[in-house]
Amino acid sequence: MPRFVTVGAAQLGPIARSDSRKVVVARLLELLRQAHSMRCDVVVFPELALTTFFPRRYMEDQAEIDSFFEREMPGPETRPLFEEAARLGIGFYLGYAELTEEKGVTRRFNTSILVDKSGRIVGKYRKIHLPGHAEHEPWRRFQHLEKRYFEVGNLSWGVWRVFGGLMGMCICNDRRWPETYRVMGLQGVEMVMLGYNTPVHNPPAPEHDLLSNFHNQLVMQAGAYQNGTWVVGVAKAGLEEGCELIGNSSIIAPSGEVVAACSTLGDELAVARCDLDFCNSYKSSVFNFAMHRQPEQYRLICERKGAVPPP
Ligand code: ING
Repeated sequence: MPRFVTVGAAQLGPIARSDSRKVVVARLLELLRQAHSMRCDVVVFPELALTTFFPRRYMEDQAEIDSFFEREMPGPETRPLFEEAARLGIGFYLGYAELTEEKGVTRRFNTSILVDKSGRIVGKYRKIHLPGHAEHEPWRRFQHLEKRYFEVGNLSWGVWRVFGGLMGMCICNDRRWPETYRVMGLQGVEMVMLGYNTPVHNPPAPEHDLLSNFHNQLVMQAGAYQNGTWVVGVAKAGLEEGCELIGNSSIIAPSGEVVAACSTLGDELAVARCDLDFCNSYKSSVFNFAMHRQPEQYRLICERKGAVPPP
């Protein structure tokens, strides 16, 4: 019995700093309803999908910073999304800024959740690769203060059996690092969902700007092919608070081919009917890890070179 998952890449255009959660959730609901009309099983929203990408701004007032975080999920403003998704029988990936109290300590993460068709949160991930910097750097056209506002994620990269297959999550900069996909690949992942907010301009390396879309595609296509998994990458796109963000949201097959993509920089849904058994064409041949990988050799080389051995 083939295992098809119809997935919607729900790209968002810019979110203004002044946009309320209510206004943003209304946009998410519109994309969810479009996904329902396209018979989607699951929808992937971007990273930090409820607010503007606030790490681009240097802030000192903690109350102002915390205004971009969610203290509960779902909360009063996001519950309508969970309720409508459950009513329509659609699951979703949602990126948001998580503020939580653990053993009396306030902790802040760049987080994503995986919600099943009944509206239950079945998985959570907290972003591990936090790019940018921790202190104000006025020389930059805009800041990238994820290292200031978030802790490094402490949940590793999990894989969950839902929507008829093995689903994994990561967030934005994670997609640039091969170990992100490999840690999930070693768990048999069949679809990696991820959201991103990616400026066209990268202040430390402006010479890369022209290649921002190419690098975005490159890393996701490579991750998909080298681990025999589907990858769904979804942007917050467009000119957001004066910062140009790439679009390029894509649904990528285990072959590395892009099977569906957004073509605008606004709110747009791209849909593909994904055959999860297609993963086996790669997992059982070129990337049969048990047959072809030699982790012990990698370890010996790493130890000899003093490098950190791979997972
Ligand atoms: N954004 C960017 C990303 O990794 C970045 C940061 C841009 C890194 C360009 C390198 C080059 O897509 C986030 N939010 O991680």
